Amino acid sequence: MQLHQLLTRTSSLGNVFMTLPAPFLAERMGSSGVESITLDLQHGSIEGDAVLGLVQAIRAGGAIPLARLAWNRPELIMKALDYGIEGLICPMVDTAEEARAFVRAAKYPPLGNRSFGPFRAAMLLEGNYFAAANEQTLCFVMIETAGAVDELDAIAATPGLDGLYIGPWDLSVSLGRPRQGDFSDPELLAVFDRVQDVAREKGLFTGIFTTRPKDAAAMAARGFDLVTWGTEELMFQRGLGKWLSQGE
Ligand code: 3PY
Ligand code: MG
Repeated sequence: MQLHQLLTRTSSLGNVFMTLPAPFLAERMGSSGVESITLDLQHGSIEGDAVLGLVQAIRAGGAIPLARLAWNRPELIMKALDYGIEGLICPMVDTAEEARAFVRAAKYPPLGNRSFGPFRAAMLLEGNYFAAANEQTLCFVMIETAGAVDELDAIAATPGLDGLYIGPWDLSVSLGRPRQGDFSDPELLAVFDRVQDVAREKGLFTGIFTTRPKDAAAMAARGFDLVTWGTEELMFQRGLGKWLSQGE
């Protein structure tokens, strides 16, 4: 099933960020029931060519591949999509103009100016390739700066944009909050509400990054469509710690 179908049908789609170039681990995670996996190309240690094998492994494991881009640059956007990434999350978008540049690079005409050369992506889409690609590859901008919060309405009105994805850590740094990624901070939660309201008004999906199961569950209950439960290395570290402490 495609990402856009799953997001529409599922009340909250589970997601894990992957930071290491380990295809077998990607396949394992997919087969463990994680519904979608986001390759983190901004932080972590995944570089260029590793993406192709990871996308294949995620799909082989039964999950859907997304990517968080290293930055809002057309050559990075187009290559990720050509590898068959189904959803892009663009970091540090500050203005509506930046959001428009992101979507332009990710969508074929008439919505944008994505260059044709779909490589692996061509195998995945049926029917009218260009219409299917524009509809089925989803573009999320990250809302994680004070500037983005100021321009929220204009960003959300970007033609062809599919969703808003909150980065609570950068957002709390940018807003000058005393603690980072604190899901009990009322000012941060008020921004989450605003993002959800604006997204609802504009018919956009919403997503959010978390690192603790209780925050992920709370965000799913709050109605986020895509909830990231953490990174694979953090899960490994916590799981290993728990395993060892139980003497297993
Ligand atoms: C943030 O919270 O700033 C993120 O980018 C999550 O990865
Ligand atoms: Mg961030």
